[in-house]
Amino acid sequence: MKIVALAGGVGGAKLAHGLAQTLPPEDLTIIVNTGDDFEHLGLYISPDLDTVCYTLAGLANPDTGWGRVNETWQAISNIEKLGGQSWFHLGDQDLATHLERTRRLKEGQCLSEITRDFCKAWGIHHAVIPMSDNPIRTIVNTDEGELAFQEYFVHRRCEPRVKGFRFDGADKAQPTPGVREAIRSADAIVICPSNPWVSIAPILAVPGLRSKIEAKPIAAVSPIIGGQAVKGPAAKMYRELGIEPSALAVAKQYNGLVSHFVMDHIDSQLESDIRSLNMQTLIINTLMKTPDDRRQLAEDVLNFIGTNR
Ligand code: FO1
Repeated sequence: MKIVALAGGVGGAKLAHGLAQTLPPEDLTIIVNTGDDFEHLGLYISPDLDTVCYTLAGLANPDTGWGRVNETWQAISNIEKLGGQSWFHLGDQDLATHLERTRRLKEGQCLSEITRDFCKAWGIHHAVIPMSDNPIRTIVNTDEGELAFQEYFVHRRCEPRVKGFRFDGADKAQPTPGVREAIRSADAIVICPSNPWVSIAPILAVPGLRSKIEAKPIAAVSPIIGGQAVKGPAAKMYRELGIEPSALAVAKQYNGLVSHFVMDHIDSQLESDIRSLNMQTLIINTLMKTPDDRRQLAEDVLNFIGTNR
C-alpha cells in the first residue's frame, strides 16, 4: 500500500518516523511543510524539513524534538558575544546543514534536490520532499500586526494574539515534481498530528495539491489530545481564533477532506460528533512518548485506512 504522509513540526516528524519503521521506502513519501522556512544570518533555514530528516536519521535532539542530538553551541554564543542575533538557536552541527544548503541553493540547485542528497548522506531511505521548491512563507496575523512565522514562533514565543494566517507566495507556487508523482500513485494519504493551522494548511495551500489528494482515502491524526496540543501553540491558536481546542475542532477543520479520523482514548466522548462529519473514527493511544509508540501508531493508522474503506 503506497502512502503519502503530510508532515511538519515535531509531532509530524514522530509519526513520519513510525511510518518509516513500518513501510518499505518504495511505499512511503513524506511531504513536508516549508512555510516555516526563512533566511537568518544569511542562511536558508528549513526547520520542518530538518526536523523530519533528523528524526528519521536518529539525529534529532530528543529533548526539543528540533535540532541535533549531542549538539554544541559555540558558533551562536560567539555570534551573541559579537552583538549578533542569537534568538534563533542554531547549533554547531545544525549550522553545517544550513551552510551547505545555502551554498547549494546559491549555486542554483533546488530545495528538493538538496534534500534528496542530504537524506542520502544521513542514511534516510524513504523519500522526504519539500511541498514546493518555490518560496511559500507563513505569515501570522496578530494583534500586533503581521509577523513572519519564526518571528512570531521563536522570537516572540507565540505571545501575540493570533487573528489569522496567510501563506505568502502560495498562489504562485507549484508542488515539487516528486510530490505530484507520489500523490498520483498513492493509495492513501496520512495527515500527521502536526499543527493544522501552520504545518498542514500551508501544504494544502500549494496550488493543485488539495484537489489531487481529495479523491483518496485520507486519515488524519489529531494533534489535540484532551483539549491540549502535545507540543506547540495549536491549542492557543484555536482559542485566539474563537474555537474551543479539541479533536472535534480538528475534525471540523478537515471536514470535506478527511475520510478517516484518528483520536485518543481521552477524547472518546467526541466520537459521535466526529462521525456525524461523515468520518470513520479510530480511538487509540495517540501520544508518542517512545519510538515504539510511533511505530504502533503508524501500524494502527495503516490498518485503519487499509481495512476500513
Ligand atoms: N524552536 C524554538 O522554539 N526555538 C529555537 O531557537 C529554535 C531553533 C531552531 C533551529 C533549527 C531548527 O531546524 C528548528 C528550530 N526551532 C526552534 C524549531 C522551529 O522554530 C520550527 O519551525 C518549529 O518547530 C515549528 O515547526
